[in-house]
Amino acid sequence: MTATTTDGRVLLNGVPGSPYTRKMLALLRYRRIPYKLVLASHGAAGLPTAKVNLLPTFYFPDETGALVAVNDSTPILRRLEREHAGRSARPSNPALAFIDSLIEDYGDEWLTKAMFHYRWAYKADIARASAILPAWRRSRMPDAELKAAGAEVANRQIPRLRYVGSNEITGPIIEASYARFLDAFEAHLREHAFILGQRPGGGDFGCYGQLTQLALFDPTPMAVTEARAPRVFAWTGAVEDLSGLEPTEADWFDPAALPQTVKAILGEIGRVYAPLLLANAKALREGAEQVETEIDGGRWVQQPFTYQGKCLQWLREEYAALGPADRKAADAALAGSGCEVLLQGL
Ligand SMILES: N[C@@H](CCC(=O)N[C@@H](CS)C(=O)NCC(=O)O)C(=O)O
Repeated sequence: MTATTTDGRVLLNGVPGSPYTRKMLALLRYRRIPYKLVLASHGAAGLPTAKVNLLPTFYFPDETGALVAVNDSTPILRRLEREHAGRSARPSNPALAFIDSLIEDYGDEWLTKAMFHYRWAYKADIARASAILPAWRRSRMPDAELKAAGAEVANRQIPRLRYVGSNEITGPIIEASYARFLDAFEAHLREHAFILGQRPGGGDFGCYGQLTQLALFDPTPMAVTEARAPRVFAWTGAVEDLSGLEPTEADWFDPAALPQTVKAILGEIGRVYAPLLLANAKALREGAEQVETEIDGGRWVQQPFTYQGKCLQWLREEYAALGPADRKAADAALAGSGCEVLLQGL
């Protein structure tokens, strides 16, 4: 069974304000996979609902042809790789593919902290999100109702800041990390088109999804991005539609000779995301109520996150499946980045 419905298209439901929806739309366009987006606002009438109602939701036919709602962009990206040949968003070299997974995970799971933090911690950002987010889903209502819907969204999302670990202590850590990421990515884009070469990988799409909001929607991080990183700002606009790019195999970097600017990006991942993944895994193992650790010299407290426990496990499985030469190449790429701790003891 393939992921395409009877009309030959991949069917998904999402909204422009959802970073993971944008990640997958850009991926589908780049890969030239025919798709059909049901804007959440158009109602997903007749479509099944997923166990956890997250955006985007994909609808894949089962053996009988009945549509099943599926979430989670990372495994869906891999499934689309298996079912659609060509214009791959995954490096063919297994060591580089592993590095790509790590970057994708960082985009999805760490950069999203910056996205969520800026959107719901600053007045101007709360105001914009409250005014626009509900209008994407249900704009055909009187102004007063739309305004009330905006307040409702804010009231639901602001208390959720604690899930991403944004609070008074960690806010500055998240913001400093976003600024360093921008500087590192800007330096990289001075010479290269994408993170792992002249063609995009899952890591690009993961970071892109969050940047659609950070660079192009929420006013506070948008101003930061524009001031610090004009290339990143422009890149985000361009990655939306890479359907005209003609990638070749030679466009991937050699994992044994990664540019220093990639190492700098990996260094940022090792500085903030690696310690979080380890501390989260420990908290889950011990059944602790809180993840408590130090990130970038500051105290980090957040609720344990089962999903990120799985992310670490997937990364470890991919690493463990590497042959000896690829493992050596991956180790060399990560040497000194701080990410090595994720793989110790494997
Ligand atoms: N790991 C998931 C994350 C998806 C996700 O968290 N989606 C957010 C919006 S971008 C969501 O639907 N949140 C629930 C809500 O806002 O009610 C993926 O990669 O698809």
